[in-house]
Amino acid sequence: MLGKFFQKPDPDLQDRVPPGQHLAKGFPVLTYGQTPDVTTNDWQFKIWGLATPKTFTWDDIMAMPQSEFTADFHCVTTWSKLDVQWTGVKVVDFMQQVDLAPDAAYVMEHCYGGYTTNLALADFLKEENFFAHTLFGEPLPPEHGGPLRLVVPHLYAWKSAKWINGLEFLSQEDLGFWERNGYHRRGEPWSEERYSDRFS
Ligand SMILES: Nc1nc2c(c(=O)[nH]1)N[C@H]1C(S)=C(S)[C@@H](COP(=O)(O)O)O[C@H]1N2
Ligand SMILES: [Mo]
Repeated sequence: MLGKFFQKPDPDLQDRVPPGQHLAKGFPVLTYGQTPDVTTNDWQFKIWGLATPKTFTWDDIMAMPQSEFTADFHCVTTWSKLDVQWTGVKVVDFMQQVDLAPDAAYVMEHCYGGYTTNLALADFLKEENFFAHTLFGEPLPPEHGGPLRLVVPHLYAWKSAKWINGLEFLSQEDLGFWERNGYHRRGEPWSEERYSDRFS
């Protein structure tokens, strides 16, 4: 059964697979609930909390500098996918247009469909993080978060919010959907930050 869904990594890829993870075949879809129906026409992305409130349209995102990214993807349910190719906007480029308050230290990602997930500002502002609208050269499929998702390669993929539509900046840490339901507040895969110690 295992062999049908996972492949054993070859030795030079092994050092890119975090402990307890296996390479997935294909690109599995992991969604809690339904895939929301989101079109780019009425799409909006809002900034609120400890930042000057702002609303971006799809055209605003497309007018930002566009970059290509290759990143490994690690789901806490133990599958990983290496070398996923994306196109989109770097978080650091996007944030050029956001005016943060000095006491902003955390961010909550909000999504169409109601999913949330939290990050420390330092984890959010990493150079390698990006908003993706293209996957392997094709428009990001709805089930993988199209039209736009966040990708945070250095943390487990539940932090990579699909259908993202807002950022709420906070001075204190708040917990998102999975973090309230037992997942770790940070989720770093190399140290296997899978579950919250609040539940053990
Ligand atoms: N909005 C939203 N984003 C989400 C999820 C979700 O259920 N809803 N699942 C997360 C989890 S647990 C994982 S592993 C990845 C899966 O991304 P994929 O379906 O593109 O593989 O999306 C994350 N982002
Ligand atoms: Mo996941």
